[in-house]
Amino acid sequence: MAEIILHHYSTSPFSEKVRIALGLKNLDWRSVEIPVIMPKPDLMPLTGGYRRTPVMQVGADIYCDTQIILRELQRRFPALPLTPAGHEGVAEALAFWADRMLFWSAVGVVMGAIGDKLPAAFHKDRAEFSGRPVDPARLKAMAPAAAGQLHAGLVHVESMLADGRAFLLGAQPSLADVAVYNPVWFVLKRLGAPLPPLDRLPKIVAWAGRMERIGHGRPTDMTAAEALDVAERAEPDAPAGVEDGDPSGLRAGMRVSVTPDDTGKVPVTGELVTLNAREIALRRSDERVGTVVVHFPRAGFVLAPAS
Ligand SMILES: N[C@@H](CCC(=O)N[C@@H](CS)C(=O)NCC(=O)O)C(=O)O
Repeated sequence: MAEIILHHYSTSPFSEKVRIALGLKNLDWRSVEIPVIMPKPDLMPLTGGYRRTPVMQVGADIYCDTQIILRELQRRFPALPLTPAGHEGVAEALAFWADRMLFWSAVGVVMGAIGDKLPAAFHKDRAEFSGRPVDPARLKAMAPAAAGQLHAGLVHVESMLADGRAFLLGAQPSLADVAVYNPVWFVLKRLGAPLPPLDRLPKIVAWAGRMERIGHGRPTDMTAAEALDVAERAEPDAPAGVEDGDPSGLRAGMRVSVTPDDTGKVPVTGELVTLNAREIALRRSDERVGTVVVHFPRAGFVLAPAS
């Protein structure tokens, strides 16, 4: 099988979610460091415009968004399952809640504390990314409210750990753990000591220590140019196809666009090759890498016919 290549940067919390999953599965993988802000000229030939971090590449198959990245890791490496049997729905639902709710409260806490120390180019980029102005003074004023929201979410997690279990769904770590760890890690790493609201959540702080000890598996560095060469030499895997009776009415071979519905709303266009409740995949061509298939989760993405 082709190597797992993760396009990421060290301070990215969504990347940490994937790095810990790679650690849980004890995998070898290749690490390509990408820029923290746009432009990302070596990523665009692979994704066709998707700019968010991280992106996973396996040969000429490109996986955008941690939902689909973790599902694909699970499909390719079923040992040490990320979604324990009988708890798949709970794990997926907790993960989506962590990505969409907890994460943004954590961003409010971190940006309130250190936003005024970050360069103007970062603020400008993240304003474009989020579609909202990024004003350090306003972020500082909003920080206590963000800490309150993060606490309101994390008390549910603290109470899950109250019976002494090691991880959120039991004795083994799962998708729910790596997803909730993303915002907790972000706050702990960026602020150092457990500051509000983590000072009131001792079980979560102890659990975060257990998560950190899982590690990242075995990464080795790869240059962006090498990763592009890998894609150029590879053929994409045979796609799963478009499920009969999909309510969109879209069919395999149609030209479509896929756009995140929350941040980094850059459409990616191509020929529809896979569509079901969990996945959308497009085939597209680029002069640097040739034909690639770009995979997205269905949840959180807008799929539309393209002209
Ligand atoms: N839903 C996405 C969210 C990814 C995300 O927001 N990542 C942040 C970094 S942690 C990002 O893309 N920031 C802007 C950038 O890196 O260009 C996922 O699960 O992968």
